Amino acid sequence: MQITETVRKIVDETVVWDFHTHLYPSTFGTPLGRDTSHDPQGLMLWGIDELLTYHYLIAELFREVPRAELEVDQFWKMSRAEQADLIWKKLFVEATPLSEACRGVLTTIKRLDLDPNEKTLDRYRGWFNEQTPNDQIDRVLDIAKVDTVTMTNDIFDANERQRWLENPEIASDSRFPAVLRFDSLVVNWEEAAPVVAELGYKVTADLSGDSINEVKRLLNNWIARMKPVYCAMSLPPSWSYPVVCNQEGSICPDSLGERCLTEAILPVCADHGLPLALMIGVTRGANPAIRSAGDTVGLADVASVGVLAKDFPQNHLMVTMLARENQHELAVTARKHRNLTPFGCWWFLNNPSLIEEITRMRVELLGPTFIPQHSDCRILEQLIYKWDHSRAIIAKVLTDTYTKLSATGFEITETMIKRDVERFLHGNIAQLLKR
Ligand code: FIX
Ligand code: ZN
Repeated sequence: MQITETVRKIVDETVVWDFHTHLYPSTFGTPLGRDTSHDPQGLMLWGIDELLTYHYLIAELFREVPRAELEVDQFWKMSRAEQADLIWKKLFVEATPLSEACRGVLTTIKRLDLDPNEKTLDRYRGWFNEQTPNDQIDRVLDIAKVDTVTMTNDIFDANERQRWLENPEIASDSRFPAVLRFDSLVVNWEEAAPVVAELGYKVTADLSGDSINEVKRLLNNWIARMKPVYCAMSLPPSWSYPVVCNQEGSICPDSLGERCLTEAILPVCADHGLPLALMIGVTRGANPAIRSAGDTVGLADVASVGVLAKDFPQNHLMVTMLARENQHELAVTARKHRNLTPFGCWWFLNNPSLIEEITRMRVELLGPTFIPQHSDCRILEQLIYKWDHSRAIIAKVLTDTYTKLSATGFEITETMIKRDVERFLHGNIAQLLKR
C-alpha cells in the first residue's frame, strides 16, 4: 500500500463534524437573502463581501494601509460592500495575498469554480447574487465534505437571544447543532448580572441569596430551549482555578465568576451530561478601535485546567488554548485526565505551520484521543478553505506517523487508516457528544 496516497485520499473523503463555528442556518436570517430569510441583522453570513470583511482580513488591511490614507473611523463608516472593495484592492490587487487568511479567500473562490484573478468584485457579486441561502449551504457542505456544523449560541447576544425566543423552531436544521455559550457568567459577572436579572432571574451583584440557584435555572431553561450538544465559554489568559485574588477587603470579581463556574455551570452540565468547552487565552479589545480584529493572545495557566479536571471528574472538559506556548502543557495535562479533551488549533494558531506542529505533537502524546481541528468559521464559504487547508496538514502528519510505525514491521492497513481518520474528523466528537 502507498501510505501517502492512501492517507491523502481517506483524509480528503472523510466527512467532517466541525466542532466549533460561528455559522448559522438561514432560519437565523441573512443579510444576503432575497427570499423570506432576508434580514439586515441576520446571523447567517455568506458571500464575497462577508468573506472579505472577515475580522482576520480587517486586521491585515490596517497593517497594509497607512493612517494618513485611512483612519479607523473612516473604515467603520463605509458600507460593507465598500469595505470589501477596499480590502480586495489593498490586499489582493495592489499587494500579493501571502497570508493564510488571504490565501483562504482564493482557495474558496477557486473551489466555487470562479477565477481568483479578478481585479474587481463585480463577477463574484454577480455569481453570489444568483444563489439562494439554502442552496448555498448545501453546495458548501458538499464541497467542504462537512456534514455537521456546530454553532455558537450566546445567551448574552441580544440579537440572537430574541430570535430563539421568537421562533422555537429556529434550530430545526439538524446539520447545525446548538452550543450554549455564556462567557460573561464567568469572565464578568458584574456585567452579566443585570442582563440575567432583566431576563427574569432573581440574582444579585454579589451572588448572594438565591442567586446561584437562579443562574442554574437560567442555564436549565436555555438548555431546554436550545438542546445544545455542549456548553462553552472563552476565557482570558488571566483566568485561573482556584482564583488567586490579590484584592483585599472587597469581593474579588473573579471569585464571583468562579462560583458561577463551580456551583452552577459545572453541576448543570454534569446533570445534563453535557461537556463544557473552555477556550482559553484571549484578551478582548487589546485595540478596541478595530473591534474583533483587535482581540489578542496571551499566555494562560494550564495548571488551572488540570486542577479543574481533577476536582470535577463527573464533568467532561473540551479545551483549546490560544497561545502556542500553552500547547505542550495542555497535551501533557490531557494525558493525566481522561475527562479532558484538547481540540482544534484556534484562531491565530489556524495557520499551516502551527497546525502541523501542534497536530504532530498531539498525535505523539495522545494517539487518536483528541480533536485535531475546528474551523471557527464566521462566513459559510470559509468552510471550504479552512477544511481544505487543514486536511492537507492532517494527512501529512498522519502519513509520517504511519510511515514510522510501518518501519517497525507493524502492518498498516487501509481499514486502520479509515478508522483513525474517521475518529479524528468525526467519531471522537460524536462519541463525546453521545450522538
Ligand atoms: O471566542 C471565540 O469563539 C473566538 O473564536 C471568536 O470570537 C473569534 O473572534 C474568532 O472568530 C476566531 O477565530
Ligand atoms: Zn470561535
